[in-house]
Amino acid sequence: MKYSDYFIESLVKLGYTHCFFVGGGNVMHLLESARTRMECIAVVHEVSAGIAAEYFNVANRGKGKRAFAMVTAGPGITNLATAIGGAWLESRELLIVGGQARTDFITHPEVRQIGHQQIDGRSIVEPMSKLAVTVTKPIGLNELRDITEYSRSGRKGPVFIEICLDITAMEVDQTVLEAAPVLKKKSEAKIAEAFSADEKVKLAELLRNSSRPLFLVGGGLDFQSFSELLPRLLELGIPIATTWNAVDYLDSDHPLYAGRPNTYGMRWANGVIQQTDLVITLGARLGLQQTGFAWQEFVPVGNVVRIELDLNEIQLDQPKTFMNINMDAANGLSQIIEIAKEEHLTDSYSEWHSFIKDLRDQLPVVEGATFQYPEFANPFEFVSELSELLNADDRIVTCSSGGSYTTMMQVFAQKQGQLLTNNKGLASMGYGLAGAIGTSLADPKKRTVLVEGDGGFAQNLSELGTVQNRQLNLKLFIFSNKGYASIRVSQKAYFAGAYIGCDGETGVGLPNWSKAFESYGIPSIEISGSIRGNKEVLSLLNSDGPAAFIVNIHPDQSFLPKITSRISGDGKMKSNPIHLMDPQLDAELSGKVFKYLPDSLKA
Ligand SMILES: Cc1ncc(C[n+]2csc(CCOP(=O)(O)OP(=O)(O)O)c2C)c(N)n1
Ligand SMILES: [Mg+2]
Repeated sequence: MKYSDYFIESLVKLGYTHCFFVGGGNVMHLLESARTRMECIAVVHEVSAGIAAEYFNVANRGKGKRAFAMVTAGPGITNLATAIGGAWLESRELLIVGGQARTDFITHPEVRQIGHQQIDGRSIVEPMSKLAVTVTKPIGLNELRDITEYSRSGRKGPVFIEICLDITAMEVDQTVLEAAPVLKKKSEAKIAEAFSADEKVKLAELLRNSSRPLFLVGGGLDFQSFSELLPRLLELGIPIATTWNAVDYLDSDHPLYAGRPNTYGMRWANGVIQQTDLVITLGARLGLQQTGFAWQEFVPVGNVVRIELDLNEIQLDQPKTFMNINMDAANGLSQIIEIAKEEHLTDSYSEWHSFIKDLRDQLPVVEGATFQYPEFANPFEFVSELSELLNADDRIVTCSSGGSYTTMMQVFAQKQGQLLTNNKGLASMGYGLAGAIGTSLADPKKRTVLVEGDGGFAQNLSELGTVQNRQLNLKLFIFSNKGYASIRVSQKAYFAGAYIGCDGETGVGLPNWSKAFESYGIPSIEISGSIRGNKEVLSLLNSDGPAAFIVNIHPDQSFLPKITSRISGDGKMKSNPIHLMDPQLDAELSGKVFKYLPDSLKA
């Protein structure tokens, strides 16, 4: 049997059903083997193969189908690198199969190049992968299972397997390979299975004494486990906030929903987390976007208990916590529920619930003061209206940087059953369309909706070819503000408006969008105001196949509220804690909505 056949058949046995790829000489055998054994989706650029595979697996939520990316040696891998970085920082499962030159060409690493397109792919991706291997001898099913499982166990992340061309073409004995053992088991670091007696006592005491508790759930607590635990969790009556990575775990109308606190967007949610007396974080990395750059002032009047799988995150000791437990988040949550039940907590938290409700009413996600351009669409109203229009079984993808992303995270009101995916850690432009393609292919019958900025979209717009070719049921909303508003804003704030490389006048060339969509045969319309009751929008939104919506937004439209930084007298950057967002609230409102904080923290 040819090894490429064996390799691909092994991946099929391991559950892989979809391969996102760009072809090339060094993977020609692998591709030929995959062609008849799984669904192969040709994308235009390798970065999209990686992103689409990542989003496909997120959208599939462990329900049977599984995707990987396959790219050729050299440029295939250099092109793909961003997708590996994104999956690494977001801790997402991703398998990359890469080509490599013949084994006899890679024996002289001191020489820059011998084989065609030869480059040391493994070294490029190694710092961003859980594991990166070069296959110079055929590996069997057991080894492959071990490598691929490693990507999706523990703290998830990409794994990379590059295979030398001559190995892919060689004849192998299937029975020998099938029986081959795992060469070196890739095992996760040891973590606790159960709370210690001391931890149990402390947790029980904290829960007993808390009248304003909160859970903060992150993507490290996977959706399936969260959903299984949810009925028991809800019985506790403790409000639940989510990170941007767990944004669709609970619908926005749920009485216990406590929003998505962040340095951008939801002011009310920041008010909630900053006023808790106890926050238990579950699989949330507590990075700076979550805690604020002023992380010393994160949860200033309460205790933080962190359940975290990765000991390195705990040892970073940022932010300050009352207690850290190095444990799988689902396991930790299950035990916390038990402790809370044993305690027979008497507090129904009714005062806390009604305070949160008031906070949400007084600090609405669409803030009137942020819109001054009546001839243009109001991005905040637009997202609010879009949430109303979309159905519970829609798949929604945002991009990863810029105003459309933060607006979605600020305003979009998710419904139970909706999937809402993003990738924030790397914050790379060009993510949205590829992510939407992967999401759409995971469930082609469902409608996938993308919201992305014009700058970010332009970085990867060649994938419109993939959308057109497969006639995906993909609805593309592009925030058209003639370039990079985010960059304009910072050049205005820090450099007195010395603009460069942020719009057409300062050097960024963007297409005429309707013509660009037309050239791919994708119908489009422009939106410059409310979409409520707009029949044209509704009919295109409900049509089959791809369609685009160009949402005209004023180039000077600001995307607020957010935490801003100032350069202080000593040249250092200074930031506010996350409840003190710009624009600042007036003193009266601030006094009401921050009533659990000392005066020194109210403004
Ligand atoms: C690959 C990459 N390069 C540069 C940046 C820095 N950056 C952040 S936002 C932005 C502009 C994005 O433009 P657009 O998508 O139109 O969003 P807008 O700023 O207009 O809201 C840039 C260049 C980035 N995030 N990713
Ligand atoms: Mg833009």
